[in-house]
Amino acid sequence: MKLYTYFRSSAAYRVRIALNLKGLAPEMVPIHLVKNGGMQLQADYRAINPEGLVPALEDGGQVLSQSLAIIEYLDETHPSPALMPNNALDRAWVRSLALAIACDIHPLNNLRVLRYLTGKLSVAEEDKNTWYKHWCEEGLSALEKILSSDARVGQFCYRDTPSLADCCLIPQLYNAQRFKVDLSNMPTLLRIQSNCLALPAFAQAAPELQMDAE
Ligand SMILES: N[C@@H](CCC(=O)N[C@@H](CS)C(=O)NCC(=O)O)C(=O)O
Repeated sequence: MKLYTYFRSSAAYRVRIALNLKGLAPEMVPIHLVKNGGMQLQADYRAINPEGLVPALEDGGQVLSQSLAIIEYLDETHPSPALMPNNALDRAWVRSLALAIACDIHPLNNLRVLRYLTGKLSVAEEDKNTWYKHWCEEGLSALEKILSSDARVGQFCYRDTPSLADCCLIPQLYNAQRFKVDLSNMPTLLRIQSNCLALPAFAQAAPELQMDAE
């Protein structure tokens, strides 16, 4: 198994957490998203993932893209510990939390989007940061509302074991803190973050501990 990854990619960070929770240690192949215009855009990587995005997971001669699809694949092929609830309603709820991050927050703040704003659209650096904070705060505040009022929340997003939702939440909070988004009014998210980071699977997936960290 091979994971194409970049230390600061939050989508790759999600998969690194899931791999660690499953006790899997694939070969890590760093794809630098910035150097030389970005390795993800070069022909040899596009032959692996035509989307030009990390992560990609190679397993059994097949390549999978999209972090959530990869995590669900890992969960089906390595069922223990389970990253999804065992009933359909709660599975849908956990997916909704993960998708709120992966579809509604992260894409608006992805590298290529921010670059397009400052490049093609000549948006000033300060306005770009306002854009970043706006979408990040709006999305995370909604999650705080959801998680602070649902009885299924325990030490983690879903009860007392990590799930797909935590795999998505922790990288998004890491990113938000890196860009100085104010999370002080999001105590539920911060409590879950602290519980997750106390687990080696989450701690060891952190960007600064990766082989390609700068
Ligand atoms: N929906 C995709 C998102 C993947 C993605 O956007 N990856 C980012 C890093 S977090 C990337 O490769 N960006 C390169 C670029 O923007 O050029 C997933 O969940 O895997």
